[in-house]
Amino acid sequence: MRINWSCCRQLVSIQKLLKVRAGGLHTTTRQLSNSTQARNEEGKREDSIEKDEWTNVTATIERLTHRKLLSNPAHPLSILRDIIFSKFPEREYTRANFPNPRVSVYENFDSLNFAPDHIGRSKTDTYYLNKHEVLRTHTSAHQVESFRVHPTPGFLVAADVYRRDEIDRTHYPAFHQMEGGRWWSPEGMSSVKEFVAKIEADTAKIPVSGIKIVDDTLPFHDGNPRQDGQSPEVCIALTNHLKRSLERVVGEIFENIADGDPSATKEPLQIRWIDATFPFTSPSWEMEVYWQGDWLELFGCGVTQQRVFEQAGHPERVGWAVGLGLERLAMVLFGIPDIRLFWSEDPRFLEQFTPGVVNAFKPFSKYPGTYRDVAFWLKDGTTPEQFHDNDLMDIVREVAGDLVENVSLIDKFTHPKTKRNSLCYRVLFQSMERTLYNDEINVLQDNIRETLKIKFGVELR
Ligand code: FA5
Ligand code: MG
Repeated sequence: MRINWSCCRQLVSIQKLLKVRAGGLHTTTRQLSNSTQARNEEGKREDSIEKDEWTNVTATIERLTHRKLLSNPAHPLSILRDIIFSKFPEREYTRANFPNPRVSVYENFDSLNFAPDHIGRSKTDTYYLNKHEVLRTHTSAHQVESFRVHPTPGFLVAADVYRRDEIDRTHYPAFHQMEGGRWWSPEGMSSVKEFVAKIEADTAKIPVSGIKIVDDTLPFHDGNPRQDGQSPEVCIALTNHLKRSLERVVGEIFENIADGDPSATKEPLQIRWIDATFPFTSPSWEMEVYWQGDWLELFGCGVTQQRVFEQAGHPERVGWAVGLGLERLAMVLFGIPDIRLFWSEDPRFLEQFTPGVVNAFKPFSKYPGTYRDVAFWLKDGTTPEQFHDNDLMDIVREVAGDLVENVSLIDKFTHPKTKRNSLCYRVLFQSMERTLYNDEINVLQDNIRETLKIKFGVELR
């Protein structure tokens, strides 16, 4: 059993979530009424919102849902979105807009083939409004609708997504994804060969990337299988179209870096494909880039599961889909060192960027960080596994917001006699914008400790 602290949760104004502003939209964006949005406009949903034991959206996260970073064309995330969109012909890929991050559990999980016990569905990973609705954890929540309604064979969506995730330089509980999909229909084709030739002809139209991308993956194998009922030729043709489309985007974006940041040209970037697994694609892959000493995952993609096309009412179609983290790519492209900066309201950040232009980010002076440890005994009978890191992450965010750069578990032990369990987390307080005073850090630290005590009944050490 997980500890249930919903009874003492801070009150969240969920009503506000319903009034998400559409914002100034990308000019070529087709305003799609995602089904939840349509329902909101009818005003029906608003009445029917009920908090229940699943509700875990915090006030901090609720505030982020109103920021609408992508509606500012001079924000680096919008600049990147527009660059990526420009690599996909408009007559082939509809630009769809889903301003409301509130989606049904069906849209976020069931329609995409997530098993009932998939870890992604758990309250420790996902922000629930109630049992039936979540803040979308990925833009894939709009795949089924996008595959269903658009007149073009392709679509693109860029939007804010939310996850109860760890805190560090490349992870944030709110971030942005771009979803893309492309389908073909065998209708009117006389043979598989003719169908494959059609897909290959579309692939041949895509410019080949000049950048080196290592690909040691196989088209499909037992660990990353082709779908039953899909011929090997079709699967391979779809994969080639998918990989060439995405290599082109990444290739042209990384060629762009050189203009923005001369230091980035000294060492060629290492980029690679690896196998992956998603419930809604098979086979599946991810692309990674070697950045600042680590492999950074840029996107996931794969051949769309037929179940998704069935849900979309077009069982005969085949195709591919991709979901890309905009922050990750923007960090590499603009040389932005910390994911929190995207949420900065500091003019020294925002005024550095111009629509349509990729320029290197100029760091403002670095302010020193301060570590503080938070150590506590768990309530009797609670194992460390029953206390989830993300529970502490949410408390830290509620109390200290963006003044925390990193939280990590540094110690865990069981008392040999009493068998009580102790955990110790190290919190790095650091502002992007100013020096923090010891006194204010102490207040934040005390507040985090007190909240932990109230919500989880821990004994502070
Ligand atoms: C997905 O979200 C899938 N929906 C992607 C997909 C779409 C696969 C279509 C197949 C077909 P994943 O959880 O790996 O996959 O996230 C995709 C990308 O989002 C990651 O590669 C990463 O770039 C970014 N991302 C994930 N978590 C975070 C986070 N906490 N902060 C910032 N970026 C993140
Ligand atoms: Mg991933």
